[in-house]
Amino acid sequence: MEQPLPLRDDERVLVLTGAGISAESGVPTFRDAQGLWREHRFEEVASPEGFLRDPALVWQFYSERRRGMEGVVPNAAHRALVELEEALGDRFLLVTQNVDGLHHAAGSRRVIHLHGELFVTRCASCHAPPFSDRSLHLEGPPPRCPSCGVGLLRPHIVWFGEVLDEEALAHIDAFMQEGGANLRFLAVGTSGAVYPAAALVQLARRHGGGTWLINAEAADNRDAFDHFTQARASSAVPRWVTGLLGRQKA
Ligand code: BV8
Ligand code: ZN
Repeated sequence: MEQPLPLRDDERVLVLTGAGISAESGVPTFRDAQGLWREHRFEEVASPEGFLRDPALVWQFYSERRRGMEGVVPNAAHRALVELEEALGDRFLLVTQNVDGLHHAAGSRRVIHLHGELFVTRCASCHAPPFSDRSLHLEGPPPRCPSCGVGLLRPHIVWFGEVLDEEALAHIDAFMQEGGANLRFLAVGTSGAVYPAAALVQLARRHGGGTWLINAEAADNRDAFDHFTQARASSAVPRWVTGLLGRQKA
């Protein structure tokens, strides 16, 4: 694989991850042959219209995913990004489309959950704050909000057609701006099919510090990257981090 040159002290790194980084931990991806969207129509289970139509089905889908996380642990790719954060501190930002919480479980702290979190729930009607929740609703009626008593609870996930958190987008933008020409961008394990995440590479490119893609196959937005390594995340990400930190390969 193409190794990046070691980082200088004035450089910063933005990493975008997708489902592929968790695949080797045993979490299903979305668009691969065994992916979640082969068995479920995303309009039915991951859109506000789908939730209005059949909230119990949506809860079944997310409950199964919550249950599927039992015993799942981060892999070498998640751990390598922790090592990078520990070396760079505030010069590092991790943006994940994943809702599985594995980056946090590995030890990453500067993480933006662009599409929400699987183990957080909120009310679909009132403004009660989102709360940690590991409960399963595999059958029966969908749960109601304990604060207002009338609204339905829903997973704290950004569905198709919903806007992403403004603060999160502003944070990413500020991190890029401060990096200027010294921003390096890496995308890992993502098909580049979902926006606005898939457009981050275009924004990073304008800064000129270099854009890398590590993925099992060519992503839809592959042409926007300066470098593409076709490989599994668990082997390629640790090597990329080793190159960036200027360390000898083990
Ligand atoms: C919005 C729920 C404003 C979370 C998810 C054109 C331009 C801009 C926007 C749009 C546009 N056309 C349509 C839109 C809107 C839409 C969109 O992007 N649609 C696409 C399909 C065209 N976007 C939105 O609606 C977003 N909001 O734009 O707001 C707005 C609002 C209204 C109207 C207009 C504008 C909201 C998007 C949120 C989507 N939420 N799901 C959940 O349940 O988990 S999307 C879903 O896809 C997941 O969240 C996931 O994170 C995301 C991306 O998927 P990936 O992570 O990339 O996973 P995927 O399976 O696709 O790929 C995995 C890759 O890994 C593969 O390539 C595989 O080869 C690779 N891989 C596998 N194993 C490994 C590996 N690589 C390395 N190592 C391995 N071991
Ligand atoms: Zn409520």
